[in-house]
Amino acid sequence: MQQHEKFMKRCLELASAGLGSTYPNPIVGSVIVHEGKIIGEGWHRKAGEAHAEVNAVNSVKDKSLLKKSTIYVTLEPCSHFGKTPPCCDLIIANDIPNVVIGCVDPNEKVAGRGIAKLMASGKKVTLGVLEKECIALNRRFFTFQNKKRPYIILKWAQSADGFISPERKTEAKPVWLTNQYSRQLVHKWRTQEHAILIGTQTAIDDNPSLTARDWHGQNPIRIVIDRSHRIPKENHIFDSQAKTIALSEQPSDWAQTEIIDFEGNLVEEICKSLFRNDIQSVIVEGGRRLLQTFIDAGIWDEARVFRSETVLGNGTKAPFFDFMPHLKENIRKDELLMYRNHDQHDYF
Ligand code: AOF
Ligand code: ZN
Repeated sequence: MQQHEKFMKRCLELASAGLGSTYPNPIVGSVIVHEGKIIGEGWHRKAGEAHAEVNAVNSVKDKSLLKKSTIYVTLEPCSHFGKTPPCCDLIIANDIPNVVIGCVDPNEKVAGRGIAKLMASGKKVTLGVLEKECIALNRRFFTFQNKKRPYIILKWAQSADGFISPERKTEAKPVWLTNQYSRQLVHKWRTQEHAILIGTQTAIDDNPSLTARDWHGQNPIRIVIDRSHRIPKENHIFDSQAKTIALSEQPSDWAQTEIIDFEGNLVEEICKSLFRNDIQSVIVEGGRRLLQTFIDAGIWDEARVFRSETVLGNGTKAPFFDFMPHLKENIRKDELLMYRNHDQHDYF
C-alpha cells in the first residue's frame, strides 16, 4: 500500500501542473510503474488535448514493458468519447494489467463506467489510493459536477482596523492595503481559477483590469454584474485583454451578456448563470456588498483575507462572518488568513 501511495503522490504532483489551464476539464496526473520504477509520466495539460494516461503511455520508451506494468491515475480513466477517445480503451489496447485509481470520476458520462469496463476486460483495479487528496485536488471540478455550481473563492484585503477601503474622495489616489508580493500572489491565484467576479460599483470606482499580468498563465474569464449597463463601455473590464461576461437585465452591444433575474436570489442567479457557461470556479474580488451577499447566503467555499498593518480610521467596513469559519492556514504571521467553509463541502 505504501508503494501505491508513493506513486499516487507523484501523480498528484504531476496533475497540479495543469491547474488553471484545463478548464472545464479536471486536472489529472498519471505514472506508469514497472518493477518498482517509474517508466512513464504524464498529466492533462489543456481541454481538448491528450488526457493524462495518453501522455504517460506516450512517454514510455520501451512499450513492451507495458504488459508487465501498473498505471496509476488520480481520476478514474474515462470511458466515453469526448474531445478525445476513452482512456480505458488505451489501457486495454496496451495490455497494462494493473490499474490504480485515486477517485471515481463524478462526471455523469463516466461515473464508474471506466472502472467497470477495465474490470470486465480482466484488469486488476485498485480504487481509492489517496482518495481524499485526489478529490481535494479537483475540488473545483467535484463542486461543479456534484453541486451544479462553480467552486467559489472570496478574496479581500482589510486594514488593521477592519476597513476594506478608505472613504471615497474624488481625485484621491487608491490606497493599497497589500504589498507587491501579495498582489503578485493574487495574480497567481487568478491564473488558477476559471473566472473572476466583481460588482458594478467596483468596476466603476476602481476600473480594474482583472488580468493576471504579474504571473505566467491564463487570464480568468471576467464576470461583472452590470444590471442596467451603468459601467462605462470604455472601462478596462470590457477591453480585449480577456473574455468578459456581463450579468445584466438586458443585452448590450459591447459585451457578451447573460440575462439573470435580479428579483431572485442574487447568489443563486449568479451560480446558475456560471453553471450554464460551464464555469468551474470563480474568485470573487469585491466589492464589499457582493462579498457579504455570498457570505450571508452561505454559498462559498474558501475565503482568503489579507490583513494589513495600515490603519485607515474610517471607510467601508470589511465583510464579516456571522460565524467563524474554519481557519485552514495562517500564512506570514496573520498577514493572510485562509478560511474554508465546512458547511458547504467536505473536500478537506
Ligand atoms: C481521464 N484522464 O486526464 C482527464 C479526464 O472532452 P474530453 O475527451 O477531454 O473529456 C473530458 C472529461 O474526461 C472530463 O469531464 C472528465 O470526466 C474526464 N477527464 N479523464 O481519464 C484525464 N482530464
Ligand atoms: Zn481519459
